[in-house]
Amino acid sequence: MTAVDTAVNTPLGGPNLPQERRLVTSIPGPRSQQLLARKAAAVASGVGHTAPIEAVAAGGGVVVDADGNSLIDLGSGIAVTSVGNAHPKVVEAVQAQVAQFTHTCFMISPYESYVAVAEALNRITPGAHAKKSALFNSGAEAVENAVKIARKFTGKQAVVAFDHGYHGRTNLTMALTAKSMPYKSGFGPFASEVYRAPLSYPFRDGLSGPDAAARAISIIEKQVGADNLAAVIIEPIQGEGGFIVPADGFLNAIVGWCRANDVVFIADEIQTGFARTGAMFASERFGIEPDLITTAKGIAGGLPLAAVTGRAEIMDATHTGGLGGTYGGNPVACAAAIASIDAYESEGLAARADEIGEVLKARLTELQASDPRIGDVRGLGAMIAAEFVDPESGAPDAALTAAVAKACIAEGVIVLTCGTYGNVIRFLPPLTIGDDLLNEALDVVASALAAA
Ligand code: PLZ
Repeated sequence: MTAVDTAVNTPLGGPNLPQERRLVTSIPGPRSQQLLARKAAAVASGVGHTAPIEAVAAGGGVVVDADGNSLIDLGSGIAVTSVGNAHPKVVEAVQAQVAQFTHTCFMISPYESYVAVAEALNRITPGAHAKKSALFNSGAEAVENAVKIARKFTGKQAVVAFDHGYHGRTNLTMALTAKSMPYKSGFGPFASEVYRAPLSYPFRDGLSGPDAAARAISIIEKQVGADNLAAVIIEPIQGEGGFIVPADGFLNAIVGWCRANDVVFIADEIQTGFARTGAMFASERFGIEPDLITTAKGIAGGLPLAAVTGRAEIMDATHTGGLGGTYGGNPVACAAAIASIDAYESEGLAARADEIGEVLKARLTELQASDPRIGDVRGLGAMIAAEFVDPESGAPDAALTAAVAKACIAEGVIVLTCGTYGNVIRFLPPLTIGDDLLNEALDVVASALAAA
C-alpha cells in the first residue's frame, strides 16, 4: 500500500454531491481505520479529531468518507464552510488565482485582491464610520493583532476578556481564553496584563443584561481600572464556551462603558461572523458597533484567512511596518474570500441562516418539552445549541452530551460539542444544507438522545 492508495472513484465535492445520509460501513470503515492508524503513528497525539473518518469530499450539507459513507455535516469544520464546502465560486476563484501566482508577500509587492478584501470588510462590518482592515492567517493571529493595535492606540496595556471566552491557542490568546483543559493546561506561563470579567449567562445567572454588565464593570473598575485598560474583548455569542447568548442590553452597556472610558471594544466575531447568526455579523443582532472586529473561519470558504477591521484612526495608530507576516492575506485565500463574500451576499445566506435556526430551534424545543435533560435551547440564526443537565440538580451533564454526540456520529451525523462544562451540543450546519437533510439529522439526534 502506498500513501496515495485512497478511495477509488473519489467523488468531486461541492453542491452536486448527492445530498443524502448514506452508511455503507460502520463508522469508522476499513479505509478510515487505516488512515487513523497512520495518523496515530505519524501525527502528534495532541492533535485530536471528532469524527473518526477519512474525508474525501464535501459539499452542500454532507461530508463523504473514503469508505463511501455520506455523513450529514452539522459542524461546517467549526463554522468555516458556511457558504458550503467546495462552493463553485470559491473553487473557480482559487483555481484561477493559483494558476496566476501563489504568493508575493503583500509586504513586498502588493496585489489587488488583498485590497479588495479589505474594502469588502470595511463595507460589510457594522457601522458607517471610516474603517480600515489588515489581513492575517488564523483567528488567533487576528486577535493578537487586535490587541497590539488597541495597545498602540491607547498607550495602555491591560486587556479584559470574559468567563467562557475562547480566543485561540497562541500564548496571548491562551491567556485570553477561559478554559484550562484542553486549551491551556500545562502550557503556561501565559501573557501578562490579561484580566477576566464575569459574563452574562442567562440560563445560569438569571441576571438581566444591565445587571450582568454592572457586575462586570464594577469588577473591571476595581481590579483593573480604566486608566490601565487598553481593550475589552468579547465574542458576541461565546462559541467554544457554550453558545452563550448574553441577556439583552449586556453588550450595549459594556460598549457604552468602553466609549466613556477610552477603552477599545473588540468584538471577536471569528465564530459568529459571516451570515452565521442571521446577520452578516452578530454585533448587528445586538445593535452594537465594535471599535475593532476580528474575523476568520467563514471569511474564505475554508482557506486560511483572518482579519482585523475597525475605526480608521485606531487601525492607523500603528507605525508602518508594525503589522504584517509572511503569508497574511495570501492571494489564494483572498480570491476565496472575495468569492465567499459574494456568495453570502448574492445567495441571501443570512436569511437562510435564520430559516435553518427556526428548524433547529423548533425541533430542539419540542424535544426539550418531553426531556428535562435538555436544560436550555439557545442561539441566533444557524448557531444553535442545546445544554444538557441533570434534571434534578441542573448540574451540567458532560457524560450524556458526549454519549449523544458519539452516537450521532456513528449514525452518520457530524455534531460538535462545546461549553466550559462540556455539556453543550452545538449546531453549525453549512448554510447550504437543505431542510430535508437537516430534519433527518435532527431525527438522528432525537433517537441518540432517547437511547442515551
Ligand atoms: N476566536 C471566537 O471560535 C476558533 C477552535 C478550535 P483559529 N474556534 C475554534 C480548536 O479547538 O482549536 C476561534 C474562535 C474565536 C478565535 C478563534 C481562534 O481561531 O483560526 O483557530 O486560530
